[in-house]
Amino acid sequence: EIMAAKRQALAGSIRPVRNQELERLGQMQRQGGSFLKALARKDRLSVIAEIKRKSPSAGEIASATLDAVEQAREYVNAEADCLSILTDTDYFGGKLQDLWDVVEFLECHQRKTPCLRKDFMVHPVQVAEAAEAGARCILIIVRALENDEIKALRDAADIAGLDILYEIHEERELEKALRFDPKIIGVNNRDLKRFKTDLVVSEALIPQIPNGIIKVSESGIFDPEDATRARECGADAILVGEALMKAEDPEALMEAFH
Ligand code: IGP
Repeated sequence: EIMAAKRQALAGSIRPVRNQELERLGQMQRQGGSFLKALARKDRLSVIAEIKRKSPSAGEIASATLDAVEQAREYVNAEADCLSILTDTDYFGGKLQDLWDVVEFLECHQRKTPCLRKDFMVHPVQVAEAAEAGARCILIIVRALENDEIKALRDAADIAGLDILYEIHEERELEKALRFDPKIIGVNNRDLKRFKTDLVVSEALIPQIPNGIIKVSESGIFDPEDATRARECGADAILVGEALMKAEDPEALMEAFH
């Protein structure tokens, strides 16, 4: 239903996106490093730290007025490998401006930490927005989209030079994702119908992802033991929101995750 609402909300701003525009956005000189490379390091479990003010499952996580740049500063100081910035307003209390602000902050401080635009992507115009704001990766929620929609998003991201995190939750979604020659697959531990998280989902699906694809375990990772479970089933990276947002000492928690 979130997806249906998103399509509705987006309807007014949908416009054709030319390849030329995507190419130009992709060529803009950005200091941010490669998202894929930041996840692919072999010496430790990579952490994608998410800026998230609220969610349908957790309710309020941080104040609605939380400064995204302050949160990004904490995450970068704590050595996050990548940032995930929720730009959905209605359900997650984020905005596209957060992404612009965080990228500007990173560039001012010569930090290369690459950013994911976390949102319900349905149309290439959102890919253009992500590229323009300086994101290095977009999210594709495999179950929520038709094949031709995924293809349009993928082609746009390819032209703009953005990586793609293909998110799955079930085995048949893995099969669907594999048709798009993914480089990064994220297994969402959260059952989007019942909102419950269970690392068993990663333990079942991550070993089925072919070698050579970067594997991310997403959601419901709260303590170092959870991170260890993710690593042991083959994850290269974890995506953590709530636990890091609420941590009194994010630096210590991040280090324990690594
Ligand atoms: C982070 P958590 O449980 O650490 O806060 O979860 C992230 O995985 C979650 O926010 C998420 C998400 C999504 C949000 C995963 N997939 C898709 C919005 C849309």
